[in-house]
Amino acid sequence: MNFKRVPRILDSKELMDYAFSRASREARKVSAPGARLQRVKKREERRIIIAGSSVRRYLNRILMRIPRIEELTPFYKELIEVMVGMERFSHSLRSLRWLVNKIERLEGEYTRRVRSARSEEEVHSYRREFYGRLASLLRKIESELLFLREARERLKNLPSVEDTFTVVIAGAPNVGKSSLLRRLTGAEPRVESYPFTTKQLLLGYFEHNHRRVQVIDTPGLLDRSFEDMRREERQCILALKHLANLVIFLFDITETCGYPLEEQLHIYRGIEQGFDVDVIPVINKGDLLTEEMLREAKKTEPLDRALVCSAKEGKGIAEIIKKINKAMDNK
Ligand SMILES: Nc1nc2c(ncn2[C@@H]2O[C@H](COP(=O)(O)OP(=O)(O)OP(=O)(O)O)[C@@H](O)[C@H]2O)c(=O)[nH]1
Ligand SMILES: [Mg+2]
Repeated sequence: MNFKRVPRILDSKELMDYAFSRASREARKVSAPGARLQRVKKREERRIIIAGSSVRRYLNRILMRIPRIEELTPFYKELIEVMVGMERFSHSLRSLRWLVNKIERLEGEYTRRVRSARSEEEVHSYRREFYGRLASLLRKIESELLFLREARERLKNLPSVEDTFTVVIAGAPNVGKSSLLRRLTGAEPRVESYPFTTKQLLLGYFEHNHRRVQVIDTPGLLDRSFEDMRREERQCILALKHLANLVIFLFDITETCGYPLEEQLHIYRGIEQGFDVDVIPVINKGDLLTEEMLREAKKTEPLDRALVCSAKEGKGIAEIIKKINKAMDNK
């Protein structure tokens, strides 16, 4: 899924200039033997074909490089829906396809007319008429071209995520999400920017039974309640639910993260409602906990069934991995 491969989208004026100047250049090279009328016909026929096919080739290149909507994963579909509108997007692509066919038919029609013309004047007037119709068709899809230009700009920086079993780590700021990601996946996480926010996704990977597990840390994304977010932002963030096969929600019951447990529980409930997958509660910073603190915390749902770990010391990580693997085997 990559919009960076889509060429810069020309507007109708730029596209016309490109096509007509190529056509003139190429037509000058035509040298046909025989009568003057035959030469003029050959040259004008060439201009029609080059002008038309330049536009068609260019539009086809766009169509070929734009990721196919049917092949997009639900995650990307949802992001595109929020960012540019899927219906509008498909409509533009349909218009481009329609135009390619229309131009091809016109090329055929006008080259036939040129060939059967009786005078030079007639030849020239057919070629001019073809140019006029081509230009007016291009003007007709101007708004589609401008829309696609804008869409390409917006979509070319979508995060690149894999279509594989995915674990999303959520939790309030500072609870140890990134530390846990590193513990689970080893290497430094890859960083991807996330639409509509200045926020980023951190991605790491490990393998289980030769299948890749993708772990995503979502700093600053899932650490507020959904009510506080703008609509687009909320929808974009919820696009993550199409990606997640499992959510690990990290708690810091020492509250050294700076967020009271009550608030963390509130965020937890929002995530549990927003996502349709299992949310596994995990208490981090186990190294700072006393028996007493843990006993007290475990009186509250969902902490009563939470795993306990220390991302700092690497303790309890194996149990989390076991849970992830089990969820993956059941899928
Ligand atoms: N004592 C202790 N400190 C931890 C543990 N895990 C993380 N920390 C510390 O908590 C702080 C925040 O850790 P991060 O992993 O950056 O937390 P985060 O949730 O990714 O934070 P944001 O990205 O800001 O939301 C750091 O100072 C870590 O060293 C732990 O298990 N025990
Ligand atoms: Mg972090």
